[in-house]
Amino acid sequence: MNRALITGIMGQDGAYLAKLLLDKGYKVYGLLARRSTLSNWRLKYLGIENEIQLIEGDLTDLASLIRAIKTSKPMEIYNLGAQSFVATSWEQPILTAQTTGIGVLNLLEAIRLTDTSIKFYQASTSEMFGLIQEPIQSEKTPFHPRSPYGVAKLYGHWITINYRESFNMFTSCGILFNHESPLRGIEFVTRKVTDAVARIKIGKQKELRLGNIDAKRDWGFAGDYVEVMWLMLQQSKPDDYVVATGYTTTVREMCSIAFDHVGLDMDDHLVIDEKLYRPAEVEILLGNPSKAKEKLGWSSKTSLKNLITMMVDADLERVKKE
Ligand code: NAP
Ligand code: G4F
Repeated sequence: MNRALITGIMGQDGAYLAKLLLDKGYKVYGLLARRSTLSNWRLKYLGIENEIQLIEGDLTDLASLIRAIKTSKPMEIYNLGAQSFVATSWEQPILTAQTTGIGVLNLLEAIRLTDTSIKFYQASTSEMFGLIQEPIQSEKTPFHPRSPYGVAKLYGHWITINYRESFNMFTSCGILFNHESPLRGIEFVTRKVTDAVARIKIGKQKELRLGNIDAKRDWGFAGDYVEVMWLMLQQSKPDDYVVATGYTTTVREMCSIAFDHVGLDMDDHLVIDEKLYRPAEVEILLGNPSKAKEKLGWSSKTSLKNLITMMVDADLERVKKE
């Protein structure tokens, strides 16, 4: 039986990936960072909370990672754990560096010290392109991160490549562009919008406060994107891939899809709040997923309209039950 260890299993991608691997017959282990309250709502939402073996550990604690590997004996490790919210990375830059950057090194060292035959997936990000150096970003586009998060991820990206080149380890990076779902954290802009639209529709909220709505993102569906993580570790050679839809849309337009879906006028509820602007912004992201299509046979299946309406519908259900 294939065995996989997922860090960040309680997050959006961790939950979808765990479901995908369970459906493929894997035994799935998840690294559980200690919190005062267990937040396994995503695993529950997917009906898999009892099918996963959780192992206590933290990306900042090398010994716990070694123990987790010795307990789970995985063939594949997916490193999805991170402080992943860009805005928070200016408030907690050191924690972000330790978790999102050095955490990757800790995990690679844990593999190096235990079993170098383990295949490793690193959750790299389009945020590394930051101040974009090319209008459409591919695996060859130079990086220019714009946040402490982006800088930490860039370290994680290069150290993963370095361990591949130095120790002949099977390590691959997925440079994923923004991906969303009903399981997205409420602090990210799509879910903030779809949750607010549901609350406004039901009469529980009046306004929605947003920052820079001119920013553009290449948004896909997380359920589609976890497939590519698995595909990357099934190849004969490790490599790095851009994962994107190839379309970019403003926050404003994404927001109007959500309001339109429930028959509300966005202009009656949207308030621009300059406090939500970031110290340095990533104005636009647009990925070229050709390599993933050609080499992995993968392409994004869900349009932004279908994604946002799916999220609004899920939030309407949730808000009604509250
Ligand atoms: P997410 O929902 O924020 O999940 C991240 C997970 O990491 C959470 O379960 C979190 O646990 C865990 N974590 C935080 N600190 C940890 C630590 N010190 N040790 C172990 N686990 C820790 O993020 P996501 O959207 O699923 O994204 C998955 C990964 O892909 C992240 O690395 C993210 O940076 C990257 N990424 C995401 C996107 C995107 O658009 N979603 C795009 C590119 C790359 P708690 O919740 O308990 O803190
Ligand atoms: O939804 P966001 O917070 O996502 P962001 O910053 O693009 O980061 C996400 O995608 C990255 C991949 O590119 C991941 F690596 C990262 O972990 C995360 O998943 O913000 C999207 C855009 C930004 O330009 C932001 O300034 O929306 C703009 N925005 C405008 N008003 C807002 C808001 N973002 C948030 N979160 N909240 C607002 O009120």
